[in-house]
Amino acid sequence: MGRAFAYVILGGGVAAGYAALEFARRRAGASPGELCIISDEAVAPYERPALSKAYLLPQGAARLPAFHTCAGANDEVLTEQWYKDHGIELVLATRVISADVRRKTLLTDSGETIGYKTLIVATGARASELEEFGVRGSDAANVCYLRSLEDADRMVGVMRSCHGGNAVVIGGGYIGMECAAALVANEVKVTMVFPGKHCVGRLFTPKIAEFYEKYYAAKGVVFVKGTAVKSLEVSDGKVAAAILRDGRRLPADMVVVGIGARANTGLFDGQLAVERGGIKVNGRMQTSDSAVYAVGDVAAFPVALLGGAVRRFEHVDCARRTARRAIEAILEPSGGAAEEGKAFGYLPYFYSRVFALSWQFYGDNAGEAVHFGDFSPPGAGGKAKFGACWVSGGRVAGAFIEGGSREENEAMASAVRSRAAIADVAAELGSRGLGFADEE
Ligand code: FAD
Ligand code: NAD
Ligand code: ISD
Repeated sequence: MGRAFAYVILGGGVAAGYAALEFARRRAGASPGELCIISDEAVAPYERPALSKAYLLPQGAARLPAFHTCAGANDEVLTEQWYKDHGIELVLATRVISADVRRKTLLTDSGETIGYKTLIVATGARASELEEFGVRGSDAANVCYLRSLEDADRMVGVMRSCHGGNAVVIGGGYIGMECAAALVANEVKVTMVFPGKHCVGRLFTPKIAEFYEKYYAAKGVVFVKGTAVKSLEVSDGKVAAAILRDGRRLPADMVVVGIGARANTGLFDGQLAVERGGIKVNGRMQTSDSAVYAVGDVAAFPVALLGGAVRRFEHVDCARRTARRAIEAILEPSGGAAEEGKAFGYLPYFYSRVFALSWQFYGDNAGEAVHFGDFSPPGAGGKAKFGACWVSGGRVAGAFIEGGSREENEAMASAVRSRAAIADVAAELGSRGLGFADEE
């Protein structure tokens, strides 16, 4: 047996950083042997969203330490020194290869067994690979995935070597849209390929998607929808073209793959209950083993706003809040918010920023979507402002807003939180000059 800690955070991403901050705040730091973070990444936790945005800028790109957690919540930036100063051990560049929940031990790839009294699983998710869809070529020198800092560095190198060339972006979700915008900014021509009818199919309505697709098209992005890549033509270790199911051949100097993510649950197969592709937890983020908690992308938890329905979110706000929730539940077991089994009072919140655009979404995109605002392309220097409310039983279940001011975003969040009547939201939007759009 190697070292043993009272608390171990397994994974060194967004949730780990926010859990460490919450722990340090509640305990004024940790004593030796109390808390460690084990991460297979070589650096302290950082704000992963920066990788597809500021990290890829052609000029003035963000680099560490500027976006270590918890920069994204306007908190202090937790550098390696911060962990030292707070007595939290960082075990970096170390992969946990097996976990034994009964014995409360983790085995690392360096051969060390690390014991815990309480484990917080924060292993996040990994990018789905083309090979899972029967397409070979992920190992080609110019094929890029984007999940880690290492991936982002690789992508920057490949992108710089393709200036003026062609990129094929496979997938029309969050990664596809954010990377396409970054590629355009770096003067690489983009063709996006995905099987769906429109981009960001998990969230956008066809009308919302149409706005973004037109905006991207005006920047030169070509959309190839309703088909998928059948194979990659590889020569001398590099992809030269993507061959589509419909027979088309897209020449490529580089390929970016963003075809979804899978939660990293494998270490706990057969040991912890699972749901929705993640580790099932209660409202305290506690798994089916009372000494193990799970947070962030890997955790599926009951959401009070959704009547206690179990959901798993792959978004940064959720990682931040579930991490804090778990620490609160662990350190204050009888605390008000940490009632056993109770659903978590979390308001789902996602956002993205691409080009000069910026959207926010709150709640659940269930029910009938009613659109508001002006969906026409903004003129030069102008700002788009539009959105949608998802309505069920006359009440707002979810809201999306592009270009909202802080006050408008907060108004939408509060309408969803209180499940406001759509008539009241219509009046509120009307007072801000945002009328409902005519639905076809
Ligand atoms: P992660 O941040 O992925 O951290 C998991 C950590 O666990 C990693 O350090 C990983 O290496 C480590 N790990 C996994 N398995 C092991 C193991 N066996 N041993 C040791 N370590 C292990 N969300 C938004 O809401 N808005 C955005 O704009 C946005 N942009 C994004 C951009 C990119 C490029 C990506 C990839 C994601 C983005 N997200 C965004 C999603 C958001 O980053 C995630 O929801 C968030 O990072 C989840 O935090 P997490 O701690 O659960 O997982
Ligand atoms: P996603 O699920 O958002 O999108 C996957 C896309 O790939 C969809 O368009 C889907 O139709 C397409 N697809 C699926 N199979 C395909 C195939 N065989 N060929 C071509 N296209 C295929 O996932 P993502 O964009 O890869 O994002 C990965 C993770 O990163 C997710 O967890 C996401 O939430 C997170 N992320 C979030 C943000 C944000 O919230 N702003 C930004 C970047 C990444
Ligand atoms: O681009 C981003 C983003 O979305 C974050 O959460 O950077 C981070 C933080 O804002 C880092 O400062």
